[in-house]
Amino acid sequence: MHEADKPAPHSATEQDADTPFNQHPSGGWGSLRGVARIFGKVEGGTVAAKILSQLNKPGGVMCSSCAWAKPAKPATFEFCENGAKATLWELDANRAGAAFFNQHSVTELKTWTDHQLGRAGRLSEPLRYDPQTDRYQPVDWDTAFAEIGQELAALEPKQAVFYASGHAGLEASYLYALFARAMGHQNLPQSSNMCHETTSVNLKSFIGTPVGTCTLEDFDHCDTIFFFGQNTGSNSPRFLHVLKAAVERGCRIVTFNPVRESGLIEFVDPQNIAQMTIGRPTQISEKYYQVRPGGDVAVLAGLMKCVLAAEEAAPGEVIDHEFIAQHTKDYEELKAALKAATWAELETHSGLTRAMIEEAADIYLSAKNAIGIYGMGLTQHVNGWLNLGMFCNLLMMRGNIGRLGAGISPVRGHSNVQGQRTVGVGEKSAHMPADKLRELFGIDPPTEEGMNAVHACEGILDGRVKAMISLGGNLLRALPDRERMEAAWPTMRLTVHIATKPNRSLLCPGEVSYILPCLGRTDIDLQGGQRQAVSIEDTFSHIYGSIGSAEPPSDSVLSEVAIVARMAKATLPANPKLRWDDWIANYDLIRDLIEATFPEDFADFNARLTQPGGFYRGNPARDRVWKTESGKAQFTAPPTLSALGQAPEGERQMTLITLRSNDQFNTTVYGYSDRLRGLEGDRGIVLINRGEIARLGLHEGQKVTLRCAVNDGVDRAVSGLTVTPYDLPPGTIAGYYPELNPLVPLGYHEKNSQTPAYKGTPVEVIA
Ligand SMILES: Nc1nc2c(c(=O)[nH]1)N[C@H]1C(S)=C(S)[C@@H](COP(=O)(O)OP(=O)(O)OC[C@H]3O[C@@H](n4cnc5c(=O)[nH]c(N)nc54)[C@H](O)[C@@H]3O)O[C@H]1N2
Ligand SMILES: Nc1nc2c(c(=O)[nH]1)N[C@H]1C(S)=C(S)[C@@H](COP(=O)(O)OP(=O)(O)OC[C@H]3O[C@@H](n4cnc5c(=O)[nH]c(N)nc54)[C@H](O)[C@@H]3O)O[C@H]1N2
Ligand SMILES: [Mo]
Repeated sequence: MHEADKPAPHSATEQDADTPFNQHPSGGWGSLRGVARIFGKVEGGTVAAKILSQLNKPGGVMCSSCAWAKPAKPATFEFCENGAKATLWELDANRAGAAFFNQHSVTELKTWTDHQLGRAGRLSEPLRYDPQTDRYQPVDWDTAFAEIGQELAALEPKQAVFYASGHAGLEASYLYALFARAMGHQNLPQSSNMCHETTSVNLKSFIGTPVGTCTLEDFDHCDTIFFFGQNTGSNSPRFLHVLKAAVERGCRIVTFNPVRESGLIEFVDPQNIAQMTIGRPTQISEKYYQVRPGGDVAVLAGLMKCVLAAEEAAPGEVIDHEFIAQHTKDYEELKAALKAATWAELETHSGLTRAMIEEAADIYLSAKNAIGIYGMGLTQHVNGWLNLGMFCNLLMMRGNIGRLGAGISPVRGHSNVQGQRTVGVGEKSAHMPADKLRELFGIDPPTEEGMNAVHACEGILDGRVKAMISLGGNLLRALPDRERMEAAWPTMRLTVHIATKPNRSLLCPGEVSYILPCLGRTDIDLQGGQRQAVSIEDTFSHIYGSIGSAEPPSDSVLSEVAIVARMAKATLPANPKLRWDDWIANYDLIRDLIEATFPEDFADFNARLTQPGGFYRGNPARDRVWKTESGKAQFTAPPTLSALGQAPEGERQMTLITLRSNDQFNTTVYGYSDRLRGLEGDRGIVLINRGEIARLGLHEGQKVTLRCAVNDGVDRAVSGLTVTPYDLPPGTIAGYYPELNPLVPLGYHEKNSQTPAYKGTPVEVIA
């Protein structure tokens, strides 16, 4: 590991003097301009304005961007810059239909950027790939479903994989999960497999719940919030309003992140005229520590050492012994491991000084109620499980889980990513109760565990997987090890994309390949003469109905529910209990089935669909009921003090973190302005701090190659990246997702959940 050449700045206002950095607080006029830049390109402005004004409000559309809560008492505009971009991106007046695909061959489209492909517009008719002409050509829906059904029915069930990106509503997702199991497999990978699967698997084993324990209400009662690796300003901007309110009533925020993300530094509320014109920005983080990637385990260990030291100084006043005795297991093992960890080790791994960690610990100790927030900075590491275990440890030592104003709160990604898992999209039998499937539909579900995203990729590489159905998403672009995956993808017999817009995953067709265009959440979904609502679950386990009000892109676009149901009907033998046509005609019936299958979560589902603030499906850990193996909350003794699977070695290796810009939603690239980081115009960049640039003998603007340093016999490199000085800890290198995905090995992933280690890949910098 590299020696720190100097300690990182540690207060929110300190900044490396000579590296580019956004000089403006997040929010403010910049966020309005960010929207206007894309809004200007969209026709149908009045419909768009109406949808935006109703966004995230009861009876309106629930934003298709992130999974943040939709409060019961919404603001006048309950949307953010990026929510507006996502909405307007979907309301695109351009059409990518038969004419578009006739004009451009697949080989040609492969040379387009992600941005250009998205700008081609909404997919507007079903298409089938023709290898002769290398083009997607129009096909009618009946033919499409008949052929897809025939192809799927001809396979061994487990040769098929049904991927879902966390976007489709609960109704389509439930039918999808049912379809897979009725067919005889549970190969149901989901976008969360690349994201918060670390949470789903490991929080479950530590505290018995696969999801966070907080609700919005907790943010009115907490005294401190500890932030690890979540970029609020870009990825869940409405959260900034909640943070601002918390700070204004005295809550203290401490952030650990290798990058100084401006949303967590300062915020100007774009809806507050006074603050916009004459006011001062709200300082969000009181302390901001630029931890090294993977250094959070060491930080958390240090914080806990401080808790132990404080308890020694004032026995009985610091640690919640009652909570520990009554609710937890293995505290003594943790204590012993913490005692054994030396400050020297903790400083090396974290890149922070003991004094910095002690300073942060003082804030934690001063708080009665603490909330822990985290995102991809903790989950996308080989030892992501340990990051979460250590975070739970820290909170549990002072009883900060399972009471008002406290808890652990992962910020989920896609708008319905959590909900899809709740209604059965997942590879395990536990995701959908077998007895209910027998009772409701007379089907005997498979017992063999299915494939998650990494397992599905392995299956594609070794030929076990023959068909890939994608309910949304851009899997091939989002996955690790892209070059290997792109080469293997076309060997599949069948690829089907249910999508709203073209993307690169459509450009690697299998032998038989379809694009099935679907309605987006903003579109009117008319079935049986009635406008249908769909529903989603947010990051706090609240469920909301969403009703579209824009004209669909064409008459030849079907709803996701209809597409899934008609594929299922064409694939499966007739079964009078599988009433696909009735379900397509009335989504209330599907919600009744969801309620019947998951009665604890969805009581009175239809009646509560438009309840302001959503309805809460509850969380046992919030009530200190621990659904773990032991029936207790589990402390974790750290076997190592770093989250990295492989630390960088030698002079030229660095740890790569892949980032999202403020102008993208995952693989959808709206534009080239990473405004909040002060970076503009180019995504082919690699960020390194000035000291490291000099140490490596590089210079600003130089083109370099990154080569993956995980030695598994495969050569992985990305070239032509422009060296850009940026304020980062030493030994750290950053660049954009998805451009850098070829560098991350498929096998380099979180230990228990196989979430790819997109934030901790060792790479070599080659001039
Ligand atoms: N506008 C917009 N909104 C989005 C998305 C989007 O692409 N655009 N994506 C959605 C999705 S699917 C998801 S999952 C979420 C993702 O939202 P986040 O969880 O915020 O994920 P990232 O932006 O990938 O990275 C989060 C932060 O982790 C930091 N980080 C990297 N490595 C480490 C580390 O080792 N330790 C610590 N402490 N921090 C680290 C990075 O600097 C970054 O600030 O956002 C959702 N919302
Ligand atoms: N290097 C690196 N890789 C990463 C990450 C990282 O941080 N670093 N993050 C990972 C994470 S957290 C995630 S969640 C994954 C994301 O992986 P995915 O969820 O697979 O990717 P998205 O880019 O969100 O998918 C965008 C596509 O969804 C389709 N779409 C949009 N709206 C709809 C709709 O309403 N219905 C349907 N059917 N389709 C729609 C459009 O065609 C669009 O092109 O990427 C992962 N990959
Ligand atoms: Mo995600």
